[in-house]
Amino acid sequence: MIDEVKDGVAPFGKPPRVVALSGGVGGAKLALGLARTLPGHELMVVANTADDFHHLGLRVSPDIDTLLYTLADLNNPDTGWGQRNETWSFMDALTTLRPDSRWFNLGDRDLATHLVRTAQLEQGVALSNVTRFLAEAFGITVQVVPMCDEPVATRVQVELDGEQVWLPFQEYFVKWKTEPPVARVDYVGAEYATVPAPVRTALAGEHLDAVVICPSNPYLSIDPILAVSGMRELIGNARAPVVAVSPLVAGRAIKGPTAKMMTEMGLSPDARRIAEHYGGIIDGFVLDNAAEGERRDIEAMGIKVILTNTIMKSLQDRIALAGTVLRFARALADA
Ligand code: FO1
Repeated sequence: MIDEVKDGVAPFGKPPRVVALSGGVGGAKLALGLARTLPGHELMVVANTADDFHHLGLRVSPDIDTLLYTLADLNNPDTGWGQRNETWSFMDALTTLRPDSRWFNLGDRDLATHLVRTAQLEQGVALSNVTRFLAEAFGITVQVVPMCDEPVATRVQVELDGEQVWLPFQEYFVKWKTEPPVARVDYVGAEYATVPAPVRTALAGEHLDAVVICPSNPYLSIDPILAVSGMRELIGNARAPVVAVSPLVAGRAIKGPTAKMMTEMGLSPDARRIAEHYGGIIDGFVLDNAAEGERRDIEAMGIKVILTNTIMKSLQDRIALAGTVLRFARALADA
């Protein structure tokens, strides 16, 4: 039985039992559930970094920060990014100097994270080591690792004024509020990126129990991680079962543009399509109870399916879903 571990503190260094791939808010919610279910060092969360961008000379890593803040219980539950109890003196002062930079808000507390990360990167520290420094500074025992140390940037091909244009991710997501219809997504630089050593070691680990694909946007959060050269092979060769949690509930995303962009890309926004999208690398798929009707089609793809509540409103929901996912992985391993 996987006991709920309250503030599991354990020495770093031992390879994790569970490796989770995460991006955005949905991923961070399940990562928190997993972190409350396992001793910290037994969980590694691989974060999408293709949302990263330079803003006012600062390196902003949104999906890493959403994970760090969520795991440290500092996250802003309303926005899904940045810290709670935030103040905005910096933005007030900035807007006087640079009114054009109002579109991307950096809170005073959040600003400290970006400044420290930028300073360390400029000193030549690799992103995975900066992230480890920040995790330890926030008292996080979970191993939070970026998908790679090299720059990879998601860009989205959208239709704007009748033209097909490529938008950098943050412009699509924040400036255009994900309104323009999406035709394609790609991840510039992924083929030159390499899997960080701790992730390679973890996925090759002897006692790996599960690889978990969190309920993040497959196209904007998970695919960039899978696009890092060698990542798919490492996951495919891992001894542990790979379990994905559907980010859709009854054809809708809980938060974010998953269903909308699937429709725009000509894909029906249902769990079947997502299972197909992950087909080949997943052994198990966790569906929301509302998707009962899709179960048979997904099992016909050779993927095992379980149904549960995947809507994570409370901490208990996060912990319950994490426990269900890990028990499902164990059942797949014993099968
Ligand atoms: N998203 C917004 O919609 N508006 C913002 O002003 C904004 C600021 C921001 C600052 C730091 C950070 O880490 C994330 C921020 N985000 C903001 C979210 C960001 O667009 C992320 O890429 C999303 O969370 C998707 O992963």
